[in-house]
Amino acid sequence: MHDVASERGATASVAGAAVRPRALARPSARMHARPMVLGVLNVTPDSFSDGGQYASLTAAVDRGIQLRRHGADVVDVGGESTRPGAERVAAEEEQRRVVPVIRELAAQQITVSIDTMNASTARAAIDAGARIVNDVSGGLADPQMYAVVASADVDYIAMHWRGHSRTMNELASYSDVVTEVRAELAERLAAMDAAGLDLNRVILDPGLGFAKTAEHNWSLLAHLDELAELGRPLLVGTSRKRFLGELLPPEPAIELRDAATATTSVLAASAGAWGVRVHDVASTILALAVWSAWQDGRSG
Ligand code: PMM
Repeated sequence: MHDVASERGATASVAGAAVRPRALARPSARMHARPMVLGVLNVTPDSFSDGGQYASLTAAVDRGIQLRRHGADVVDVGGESTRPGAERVAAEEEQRRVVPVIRELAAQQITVSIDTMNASTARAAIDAGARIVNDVSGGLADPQMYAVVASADVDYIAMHWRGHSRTMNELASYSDVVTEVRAELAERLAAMDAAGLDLNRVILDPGLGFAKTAEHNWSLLAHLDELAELGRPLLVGTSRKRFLGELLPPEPAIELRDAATATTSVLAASAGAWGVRVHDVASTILALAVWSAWQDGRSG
């Protein structure tokens, strides 16, 4: 059974500099293992930074192949925008957007994750060849999600989430964001366990920007070690998000956002993250190659 969650130091604690995640099964395995790179493919008319670009099947499949060519380990296909304020999309429409794309990419031996909160979409995506379910709601949006995941041969990314995009900014209230996010993710793990999921195949994600202000995001990034104590690998999704844009000059070029994102990919690697989810795979892969060579004192 393929177990993506175990490929990069699933049980490695990120606390302390001495930690060395287990090597990836890849040609560079002798080198410091870099995190998995999930390339974002939003097949939506209205996503946060790339909405509308890949709305046709051909454009979406070409982009997925390009992400793979740039070095993505996984192409993360989504058909519903989760930007703040976004309205829900019917599951049928979501499936109409993503299923043909997933089928084509899977046929080309590309590892696909489905970015969805809907159990029926997860099911349809798995049938089309997706090997990972990436659920930004961590199972809270659809009571059927855990049953679908438990019955399938897939890994499951469970993100911290408090509510749908329309209301999530009102839910960004914490007395101690790290402690509360950790406790809420622990609750999710307990619910997954009760629902019969294989917790060895679960990856957790702090959910940057989802019911979180910039300050909350930075606090979480500074304390990833506390989230890693939950014993599961961590995925970090900063790509092109507004809190990075706030560090840049007004209306920054997309390249500057990608440079900021690549920097966070390196910092996530140093903190022991299992994976990063990014739009511009090429700049993150380059940054991680530099990180890896720096760690090992050699380039190959
Ligand atoms: N962010 C977005 C969408 N899906 N999935 C995970 N696991 N983590 C994230 O941080 C995440 C996600 C929103 O970003 P986009 O609209 O630019 O894709």
